[in-house]
Amino acid sequence: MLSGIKPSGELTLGSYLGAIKNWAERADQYDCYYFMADLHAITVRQKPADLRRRTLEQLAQYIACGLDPERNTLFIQSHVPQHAELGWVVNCYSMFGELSRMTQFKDKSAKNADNINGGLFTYPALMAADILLYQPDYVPVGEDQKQHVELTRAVARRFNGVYGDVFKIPETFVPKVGARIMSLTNPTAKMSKSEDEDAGRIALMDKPEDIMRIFKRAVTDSENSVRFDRENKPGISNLMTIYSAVTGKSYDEITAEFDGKGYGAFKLAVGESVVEMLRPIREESTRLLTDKGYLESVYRAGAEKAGYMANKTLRKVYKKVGFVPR
Ligand code: ATP
Ligand code: LTN
Repeated sequence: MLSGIKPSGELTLGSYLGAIKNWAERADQYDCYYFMADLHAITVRQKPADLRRRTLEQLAQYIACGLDPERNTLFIQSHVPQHAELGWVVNCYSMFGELSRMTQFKDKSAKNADNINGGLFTYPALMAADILLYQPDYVPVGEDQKQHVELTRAVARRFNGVYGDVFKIPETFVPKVGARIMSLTNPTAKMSKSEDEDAGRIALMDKPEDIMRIFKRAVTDSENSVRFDRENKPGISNLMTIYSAVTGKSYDEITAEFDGKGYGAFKLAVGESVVEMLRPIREESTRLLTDKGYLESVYRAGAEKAGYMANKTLRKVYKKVGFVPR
């Protein structure tokens, strides 16, 4: 299994329920590679000091979310140069038309109209390289990244069609509940770590009182009945998704639990469930961040192991396309 997240903001409840929770739950079954996608982060302008700090915070949070570095390879994308190298090759097998159709590119171009750079456009080619280097069976991501994994599959098939079986064709692994957590203030938009205004987003490191305040203010509707209807009741449906993903209860069970109780009680219960889920993660991340030496030993060992795997695939690719071996 392989996945990554760009350190472009604080990890949110969306990143956790859509992706990281799935990673941590499967560490026993798979050989797992997870990284901080710093190369991807600079497709949008970043303050250098913030990027550096967030990359390390993200590593601490991965570990605190249950990714034991002894059983998962955790690394920083820019420490493994094969990502950029294969990224170039994949670029040459990705079509202008297919890159133009990517929803994330269209969204980010609209939101960063003064910086529609080449990297933003070819972002999915680098992401495909990230994935294909490790020959994974599964790529655990949220709903919004499915399109990029589809593109990865298409490019890998195209490449294999020309050169033989070089790449394994990976499958997307999206959670049944929680693949798309919406903003709490604007429940028709995705909760996002870099774009959502503060009031709609829960960060993994938020304090309990802040989490409760945000949930109490979550946008709902005027019907006062807790039932799932994404179209007509996006706010309540989003809260139900969060509650279901955190507690494992089905939508029917949640409707029954809050029958006649009103939205106030429901919001409180969702908030409290999230507070309790995040508490150990926040405490452990805070502790880990005081031990920079340990974090450094983790990302160094991770880069070494990842580099070994990545290099094997890259050499094969270079040979196939006809580069003279060094
Ligand atoms: P940015 O705002 O910088 O674009 P983001 O908040 O959209 O970032 P990503 O780094 O793009 O987050 O995503 C990290 C992982 O978490 C991806 O696998 C993504 O699919 C998943 N994810 C992000 N936001 C959500 C969400 N709201 N619901 C479910 N999954 C999510
Ligand atoms: N594009 C992803 C981050 C990402 C990724 C990857 C995810 C970069 N490389 C490889 C899975 C596999 C995002 O925006 N969340």
